[in-house]
Amino acid sequence: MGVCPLSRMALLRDNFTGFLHPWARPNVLPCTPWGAPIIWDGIFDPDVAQKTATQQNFTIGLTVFAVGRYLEKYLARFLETAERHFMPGQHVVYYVFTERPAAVPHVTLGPGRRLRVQRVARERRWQDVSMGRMRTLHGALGGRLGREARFVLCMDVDQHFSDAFGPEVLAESGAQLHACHYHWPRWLLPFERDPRSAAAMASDEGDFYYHAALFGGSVAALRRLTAHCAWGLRRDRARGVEARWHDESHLNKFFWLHKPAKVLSPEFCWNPRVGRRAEIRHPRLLWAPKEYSLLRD
Ligand code: 2GW
Ligand code: MN
Repeated sequence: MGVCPLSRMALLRDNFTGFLHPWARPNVLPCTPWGAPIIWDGIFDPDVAQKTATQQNFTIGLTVFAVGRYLEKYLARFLETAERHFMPGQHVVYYVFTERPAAVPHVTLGPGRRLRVQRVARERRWQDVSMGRMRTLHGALGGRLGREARFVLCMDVDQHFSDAFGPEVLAESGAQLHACHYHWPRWLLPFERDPRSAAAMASDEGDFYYHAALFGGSVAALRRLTAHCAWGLRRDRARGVEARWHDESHLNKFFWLHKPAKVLSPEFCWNPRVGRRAEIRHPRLLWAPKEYSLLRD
């Protein structure tokens, strides 16, 4: 994938993407084969997106689930760092989904920022906690969240913001390149291969492997995404199969069928344990270390 003839058109149509210096990053792919920008630091001007968002004066939703031990372990730092770095100067509404609303930490919010807590049932298996998010999000997007937000970002809680994370990520639909897989050839990507699963992809399918720790878009686009994934998860359960990476497998199938309008470089959801990489200049959100023995027993 070298030149990208559609990129300029796509970029001109996208009010959130200030095309700064495509030549500033010669070693990264600045757009997808279908013409969607891939947001790498230094190629796009975040001030353009900031101005557009400020003019349009909309609310940006950020959803996060914190169930069981993940609440005490991750939620406070996620929210505190979001207050510092997530969409500064914009209207923001956080939606925290938990089975224990009273245990949600008090975080001082800046002007124009609100936090809403919604109770969810606690699933017994951790895979069901993760997969149940799609159905719950679908409901929330059809309710108050969908009415009050123009764009919504849906994130894992086991991460924290480390630098400015602004409206340059917004788009009709946006997907995150997975920090561990972005440089691999297609045949090595961990898509679901079992043809009985609704998430199954053939060996010649798949553009990129996307990370379910961060996806977003307009309310209407996310309604379609969550409906598709919740349907696939339900059908798999009825057939007695479970996709390799759970909801993430279904998300990858959705984005293969319905290409994202914007793709975020791994700088937007970086795993510090990958180590130093020349192309990763400016990580904005960092994964927390995994403590599987503590959390997955
Ligand atoms: C999940 C796994 C094992 C033990 C606990 C949990 C758990 C997850 C939990 O006890 N409570 C909870 O609120 N969660 C929520 O589900 C939380 O928001 C968390 O960030 C999210 C996904 O679980 P996580 O972060 O442990 O999974 P990862 O980081 O391995 O995530 C990728 O793969 C998942 C599917 O296996 C999801 O697709 C996720 O979006 C991916 O990032
Ligand atoms: Mn996670």
